[in-house]
Amino acid sequence: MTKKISRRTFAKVAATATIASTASTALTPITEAEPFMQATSTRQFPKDFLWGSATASYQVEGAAKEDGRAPSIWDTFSHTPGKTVDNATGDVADDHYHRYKEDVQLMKSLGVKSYRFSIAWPRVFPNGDGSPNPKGLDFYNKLVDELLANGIQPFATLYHWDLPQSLQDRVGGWESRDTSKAFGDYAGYVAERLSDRVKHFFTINEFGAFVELGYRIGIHAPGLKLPAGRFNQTRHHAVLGHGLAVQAIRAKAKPGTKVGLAENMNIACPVIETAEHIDAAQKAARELNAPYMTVIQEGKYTDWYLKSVGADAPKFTPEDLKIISSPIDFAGINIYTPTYIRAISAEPGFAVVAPPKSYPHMASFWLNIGPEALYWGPRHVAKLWNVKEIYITENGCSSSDIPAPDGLVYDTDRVMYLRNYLSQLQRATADGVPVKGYFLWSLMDNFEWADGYTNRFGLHYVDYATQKRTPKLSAQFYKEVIARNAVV
Ligand code: PNW
Repeated sequence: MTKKISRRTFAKVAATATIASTASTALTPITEAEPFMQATSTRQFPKDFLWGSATASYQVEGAAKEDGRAPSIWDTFSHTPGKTVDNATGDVADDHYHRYKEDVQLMKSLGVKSYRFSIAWPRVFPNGDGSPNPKGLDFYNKLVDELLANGIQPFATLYHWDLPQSLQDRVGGWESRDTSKAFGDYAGYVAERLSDRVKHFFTINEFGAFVELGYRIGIHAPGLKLPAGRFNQTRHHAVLGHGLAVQAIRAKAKPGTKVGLAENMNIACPVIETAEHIDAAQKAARELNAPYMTVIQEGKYTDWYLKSVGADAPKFTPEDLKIISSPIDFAGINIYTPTYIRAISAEPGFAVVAPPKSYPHMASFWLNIGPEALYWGPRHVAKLWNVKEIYITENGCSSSDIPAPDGLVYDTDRVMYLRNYLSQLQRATADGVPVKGYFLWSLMDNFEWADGYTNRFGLHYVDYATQKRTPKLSAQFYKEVIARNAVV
């Protein structure tokens, strides 16, 4: 029998809640006391699920001119007036280069088991190719040692958008195969030196963002708006760079080193979960990711992609396709937002349903909320390409994050977002989708590219005037999730 709450009880409960919400000044831990909390056992993640958090070099490190680092295309772009909100740059960012020990302690207190960071190519090879900087890997060696000493597994990304400016100037950056080749050499150099301690490498972060936003739309570095033919060639050089890096890592790294990528795939979600829309969404997942994930997995561009780009198709050799599809050990997917798909009878069998004007989003205008993206994304990857090891390499959201008078940030919207997304991730693992880990973006607020410091994605609030880090409500939430290995 279900208990009915009387009107009086309801009023009493509501009043208590009001008092509690106005009176509470500190974050109180969630307790196990209530018997109904036991029901969460059905929302458990698999044993050994790898909880983590993520950042990227240019967004957190600062120390832009230290120890022989040369400028990247993001230094140039952010120092060009009008390119970022408030003309913000990553010169100092979170000063993580000097505060990494403190930041590892933040991770430890969250309880994360792994940390995904990126290596700044222009620290290691200031010109992108040629002679390495003798001090280039010092910082990463220290960071990796600090992580391991604290029981946290390092996952390193080799390219999170900070291309050495010299390569952009001399060869046109990713417009040229020379950059793909230089990237492979740099990847091999790093893997040879770090793979005694780093067991997982991601080649490239988000082809679907840096190539599109940087070379087609021009709102990210290097700020180009290339015509279609040159642009599709740039896409090709990026995946070629990935393949060359995979081969170089295999050749130079210690045995047992794993390599993959971190791609912000277009996440095709069925508008309604019926067989026909699910089937359409699966087709869409393959076609909408054709220039990146699909060619990497299948070693060919899809017919539909080649047909749709026509005379602007990239020029490539069969050898290129072999390199691009060099076998990888795992797939990383960055998932923020869904693309809704419906079935149609005409070719190609699916249509994208554009979000209505009222569609809810987080603080970033592009961040539409769709928790089921965290279900369908990994499921498509597992089904389409039989991938056996999947990581969610980024997921998280921006919030206005204004500290309350007590100094704390009650980011209930982020907690709502994470709770709903993680429920769908748990659904995926319960259905047998082989998701092995999850890296929450981000450990702390940081330089959010063209948005400068205005959109905050962190679990920790960063006061940029003092560099003080303060855990938000969402940090407490995530800590509980990790501790229980379940959605809370
Ligand atoms: C990713 N979009 O970027 C990046 O990997 C991170 O560096 C970044 O901070 C994070 O997501 C949050 O933005 C994206 O416009 C940037 O769709 C833009 C888009 C998506 C992802």
